[in-house]
Amino acid sequence: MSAQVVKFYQTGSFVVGNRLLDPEQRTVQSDRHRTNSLNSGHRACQGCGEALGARYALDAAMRATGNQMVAVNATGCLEVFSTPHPESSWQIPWLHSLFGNAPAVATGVAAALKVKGRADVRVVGQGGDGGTVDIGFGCLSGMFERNDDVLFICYDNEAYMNTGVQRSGATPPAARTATTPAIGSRPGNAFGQGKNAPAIAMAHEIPYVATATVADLHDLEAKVRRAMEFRGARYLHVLVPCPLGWGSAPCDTIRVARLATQSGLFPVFEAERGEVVAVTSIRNRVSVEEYLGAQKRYGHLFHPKRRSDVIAQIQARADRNIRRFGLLDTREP
Ligand SMILES: Cc1ncc(C[n+]2csc(CCOP(=O)(O)OP(=O)(O)O)c2C)c(N)n1
Ligand code: SF4
Ligand SMILES: [Mg+2]
Repeated sequence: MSAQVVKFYQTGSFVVGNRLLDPEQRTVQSDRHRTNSLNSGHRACQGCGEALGARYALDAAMRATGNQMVAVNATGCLEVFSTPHPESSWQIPWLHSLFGNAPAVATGVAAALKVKGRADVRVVGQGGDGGTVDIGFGCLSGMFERNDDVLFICYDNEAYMNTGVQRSGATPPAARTATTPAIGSRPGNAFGQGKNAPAIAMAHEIPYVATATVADLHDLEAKVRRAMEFRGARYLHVLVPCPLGWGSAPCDTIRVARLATQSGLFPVFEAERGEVVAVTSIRNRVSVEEYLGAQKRYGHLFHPKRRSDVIAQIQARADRNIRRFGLLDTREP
């Protein structure tokens, strides 16, 4: 089915009301029969991007699989806030793994389902950036290499939030965390370190790799749907602002995620078997300063002295992403 052309009635707005779309294109959350995979009553902070992202992603995965799905969850905020024993906000078959082995546990579940002849039941693994790009990375790479039939979703809030905001391999340069304090001549996290997990996933040439943010929940759902059309290893990397760790206002979670994409710092794209097949163009380009200024973790770049040199280095990173992915190309595909 060709995509319906959406009319944007509000100039400068990103809002696309569900009622402007065909029913099958509407967000899962508009369906009163949605599974509510992650139900109310959990203990996430106000404005938690991870809670929002996980709710949309897993409801979309449930819809895509006809509710035949098992989720495996690494230790981290998502698990801790949702599942204080003996309570749980999950309304789906859900397993808690260790901090570092969620991809391996998900692989095991997929293997068991295969042995049982249950090809109809699909497996989603999920975790934070620490569980995915640091301690769980060996397991994840093995899952990719073997092309195990799992969709792994990383909710990237760019630090170990659950244990008090320590740096991870996904923490961006200059960001202040508990272990990268804003002191010295190069305050915050170092430049030239860390990992680009989506690029490394692509290097495994697995069937599907995509990025998304909570600023565009339709897009997040579409990518989960697309991922479920493939068999084998798939990876979805979702940027999820954390008001507590980022020092952003809880009401700004969507805005901050959008500034990350519109500045070019977080490219949104899809790749199949190692090749980029689609990118989301920047609609209203902003400087990185606008993004950085909304978060206290970058406060030391503005007070007590403005660090134009560091801000320029971060802008250069955004400009490189824009060049690399062609993010300013507005031509119709
Ligand atoms: C082997 C091991 N080391 C450390 C911990 C403590 N620990 C639990 S969650 C966590 C950080 C989680 O960070 P991330 O994966 O980014 O998820 P977030 O909480 O940020 O969503 C740590 C260090 C643990 N559970 N197991
Ligand atoms: S610390 Fe951050 S990731 Fe954890 S529940 Fe709070 S807002 Fe969400
Ligand atoms: Mg994290």
